[in-house]
Amino acid sequence: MLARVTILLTFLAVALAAPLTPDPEMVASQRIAVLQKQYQQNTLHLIAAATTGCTAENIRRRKEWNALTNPEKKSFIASIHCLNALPSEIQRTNATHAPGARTRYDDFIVTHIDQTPFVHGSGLFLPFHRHLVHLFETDLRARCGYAGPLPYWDWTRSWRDPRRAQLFDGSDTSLGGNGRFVPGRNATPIGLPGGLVKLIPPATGGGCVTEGPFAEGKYEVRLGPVGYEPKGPDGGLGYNPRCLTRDLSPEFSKGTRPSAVTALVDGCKDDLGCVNEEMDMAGGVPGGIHASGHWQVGLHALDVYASPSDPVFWLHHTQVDRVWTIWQGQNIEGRTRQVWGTSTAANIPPTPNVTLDTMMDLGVLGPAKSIRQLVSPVEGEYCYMYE
Ligand SMILES: [Cu+2]
Repeated sequence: MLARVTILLTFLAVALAAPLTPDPEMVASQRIAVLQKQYQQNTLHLIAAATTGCTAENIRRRKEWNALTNPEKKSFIASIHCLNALPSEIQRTNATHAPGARTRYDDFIVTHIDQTPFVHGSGLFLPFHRHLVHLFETDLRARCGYAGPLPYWDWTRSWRDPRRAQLFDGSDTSLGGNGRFVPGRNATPIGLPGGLVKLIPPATGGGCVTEGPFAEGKYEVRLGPVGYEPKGPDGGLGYNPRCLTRDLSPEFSKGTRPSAVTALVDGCKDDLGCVNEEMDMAGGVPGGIHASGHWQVGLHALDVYASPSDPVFWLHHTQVDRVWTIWQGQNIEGRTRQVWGTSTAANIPPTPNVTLDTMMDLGVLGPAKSIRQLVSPVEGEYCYMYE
């Protein structure tokens, strides 16, 4: 009798406890919301006391893609097409350097290709990409009339399967769908900073994007590949017109699960080296939230050099900047003016440690900038926050 009661009680306890065991990723998502609130409060306090001209009234608020209205989404998409139709500055001033560049959008890709050996896996990674995104936003507004918020792709919301993200649903308010499924493909070996090679196995797509605003026939990629074989003509800077391809991967998207973000923001304390490590490495092997964002999209997005070919690059890197910004925002005083690392990828060839005065080149996109000018999202040229 006692045994039966014990069994019954045990059964009841398990049945009751099971649904109450919190899903660790749900817990991490809630934690991210708390960290974001904290960062927002700290930022608003900071600018309330500052005299930089950046105020709670005029600060630009960047939003998650799903928080944009449909007209804002369409306008954002239209302004990317607009940039991809405006003339190239490189073509006008230095055509032999990048004979494949045809448009202003290509100027961004060429600059990214040129700077890749210095701005990945290095102390320039975060500030360089922050500024690249800022210059892109500036162009969307100034040259193409975009007036909405700069969107980011919060990949923690679709980490179980990026095919379920609204961003990739193939509608006219998405960045297009997956690539057409191509069976029997081989893994793609991609070159990473520091001479590492990572094999990317085929996933759920592999061919041209067939639906949405960046489908075959509506959007053309001209530069690259640079980061894997076969390279495009002229080392990937030549004219190589083709469709946008994708290969959405529910394996690599695990690298952008919510707990990977809390591991960085909570786990790294005041250590910027740890932040950079969590971006591109997970437990000492290539991975991390930055790399996993690229790898779960696949193909064009895999190319460390020419990845801005896929417009999702901008939303991914805005999200990468958001994670850095939220980390900074937990202790603005202690974390904003930190530097880490050197100015070459994996320090190959070796370069001195960067300082706040280390400069980075932005090619035809704008004047060179020091790290100091790029570390605070609410000073100098910047006045933005994440919602
Ligand atoms: Cu990059």
